[in-house]
Amino acid sequence: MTQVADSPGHALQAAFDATIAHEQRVEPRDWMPDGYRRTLVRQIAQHAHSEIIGMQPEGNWLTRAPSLRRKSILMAKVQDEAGHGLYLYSAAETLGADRNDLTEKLISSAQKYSSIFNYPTLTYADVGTIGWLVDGAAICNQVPLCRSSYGPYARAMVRVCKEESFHQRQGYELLMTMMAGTDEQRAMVQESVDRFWWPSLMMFGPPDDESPNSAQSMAWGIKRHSNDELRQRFVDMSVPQAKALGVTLPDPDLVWNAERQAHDFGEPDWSEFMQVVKGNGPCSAQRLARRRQAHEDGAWVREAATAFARTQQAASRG
Ligand code: BYC
Repeated sequence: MTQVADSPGHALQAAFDATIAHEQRVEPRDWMPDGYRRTLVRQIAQHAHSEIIGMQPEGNWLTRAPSLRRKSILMAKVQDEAGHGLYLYSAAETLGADRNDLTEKLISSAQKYSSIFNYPTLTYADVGTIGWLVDGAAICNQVPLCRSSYGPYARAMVRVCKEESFHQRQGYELLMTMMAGTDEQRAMVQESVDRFWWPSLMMFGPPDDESPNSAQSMAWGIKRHSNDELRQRFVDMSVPQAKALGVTLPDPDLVWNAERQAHDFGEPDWSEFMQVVKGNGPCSAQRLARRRQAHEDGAWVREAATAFARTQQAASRG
């Protein structure tokens, strides 16, 4: 439908454009273009699914944590990820998405989750490496999302980022402890970093010239930086941390570029990334099967909760 300058549709679009231009927040009851709503539901749902699936790789080590202290820290972290998933599903609901529908879309592979969680956790050092690199990458990506144009998403990110900072520090502290241990422990850390470095770089998404959503998402203020900008920031942040830790990052092309005042680095294997995103990662089938099973096992809880809500409603109607 063609809109004329003084039509109600035009006025709504103009009000939305002004909100974005003035860096104000779009709130659930405000009018928003369908594409903006769809993009947010897609990104927030993918983010929520990542938090929920992201509990599995580390949760795998809960029963084998080497001490009570490590177990308490890991348990708190994994529970935080569940909380992040719940804030994010709530943010998606403010856009009209239905939580059950989102879960169905996750377990039927109709919606994605972060590629990183399709890699296995083979040693306890992986718990530290995930905290340092994976949560580190997540912070890099998510701190700018605290300024995202959609209010409920931006506000959820503030709390998520505070918790992610704790996650990153516990990971780094765990690796520091192992690096001060035996030769075997140091080798275990290096081997873990070798496996997680490249998948961590892939978390930021495809290169800018192959990212179909970035330009529009940035114009709408949903994303604040491009995938490559954030990847660069993460590399620059990680190099001195790796040095302090005493590990080598597995990239022969990683070198300081004085002219750019940034590190040059090698190209991630984008064909591997595409395979993982398509659902062919090393643990993709296992992760989804586990989530599907947990959903089925929880059916009685949902039934009981709905039955209770129904009796409450009937009682209040009198
Ligand atoms: N993995 O046009 P693009 C955590 C998809 S959890 C899988 O650049 P966009 C944690 C992308 O969806 C943190 N898919 O997309 C939890 C798109 O496909 P569709 C998770 C990826 O949205 C537990 C297509 O590729 N963080 O921290 O502009 C324990 C083209 O990409 C990936 C978030 O979710 C990927 N890595 O940008 C520990 C952050 N990359 O949807 C830690 C929020 C891209 O068109 N999300 N794709 O079919 C974002 O910031 C953005 O969605 C992305 C991608 C930067 C990830």
